[in-house]
Amino acid sequence: MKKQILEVLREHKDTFVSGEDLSKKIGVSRTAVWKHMKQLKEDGYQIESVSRKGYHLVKEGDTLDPNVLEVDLKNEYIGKKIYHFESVDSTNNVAKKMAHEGAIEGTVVIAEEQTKGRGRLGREWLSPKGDGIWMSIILRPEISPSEAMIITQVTAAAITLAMRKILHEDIGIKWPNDIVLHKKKVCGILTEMSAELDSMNFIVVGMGVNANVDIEDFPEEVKDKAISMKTYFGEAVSRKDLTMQILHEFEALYSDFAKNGDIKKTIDICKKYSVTLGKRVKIISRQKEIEAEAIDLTKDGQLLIRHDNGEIEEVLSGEVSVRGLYEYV
Ligand code: BTX
Repeated sequence: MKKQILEVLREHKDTFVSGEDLSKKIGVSRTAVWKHMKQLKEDGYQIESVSRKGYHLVKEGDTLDPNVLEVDLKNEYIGKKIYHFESVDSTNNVAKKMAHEGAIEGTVVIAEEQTKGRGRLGREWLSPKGDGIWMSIILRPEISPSEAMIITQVTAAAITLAMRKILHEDIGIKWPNDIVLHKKKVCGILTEMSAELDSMNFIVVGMGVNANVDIEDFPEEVKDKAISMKTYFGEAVSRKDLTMQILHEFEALYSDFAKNGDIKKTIDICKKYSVTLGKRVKIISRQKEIEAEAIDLTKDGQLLIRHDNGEIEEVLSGEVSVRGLYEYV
């Protein structure tokens, strides 16, 4: 209903629509129209209401409400079905449960807050209420489990393109799963899968974007390496526009890979915007820490490093953390 009211208001964006016309068009009582108008205002929509004239949409809200996103997003299948929650433990957990219950490919789960947001290797992802984009996508590609980590690169490339389109800023990819702004972490990606030995059930890719998060409220140890777009630019970005742009870029790159087997564009973007390549890095795995030079990405998005003795090694993203030697990137 909110969705229909919004559509009518947008069709009449230069004039007023009376409550009576709205109730006739949509087939509900005027009280119901009034109630939904109130909700839209609570969602941040600026709606002028003048007696005997009706309602006029002055400014769009910045809501991640599926009623709005599903209408505005011009995608074929990624985000055709969006679920939005006020608070969940982790959107990846919710999405995995939905996937087990048969949710279709492209289903998106968004939450205003995560109480147990997860990073890689058991780490925590802080996801405070209302200011970030905490979102997971369910995918059902026909690929082998060993190829699943490419999805992290597809996602990193999509988010980087989306952020750069909206902010025209220096946003880069720290291999394998961080997006950085001004050398600090503005977004993290967590790809998880359910698979048999040689066949894939589904993949859930989660992304946490510090859009308008107040980093000052983070604990000291995270504050040093984290950043939000709002902290950097001094003003809030539209979470709605950014979410739609991310889903849009994601559909294009993911379809290339999953439908056409073509990953080149993704890898080219990951190389072009990499903040890791060409640097001396520390590779931290469970067994050891080594320092080497990050020289290239393979065609599957894994990292190639050159050891000091000249030997070249391929590093698999699932197992390691990468640090710059002198700073976080
Ligand atoms: P990661 O393991 O690369 O990064 C986790 C580390 O990042 C933490 O140990 C902490 O130091 C730091 N950190 C924690 N919270 C933040 C934050 N908000 N901003 C910047 N740095 C932070 C990165 O893992 C993958 C994160 C994926 C998050 C998404 S949100 C939607 C989905 N649901 C879910 O539970 N996880 C994913």
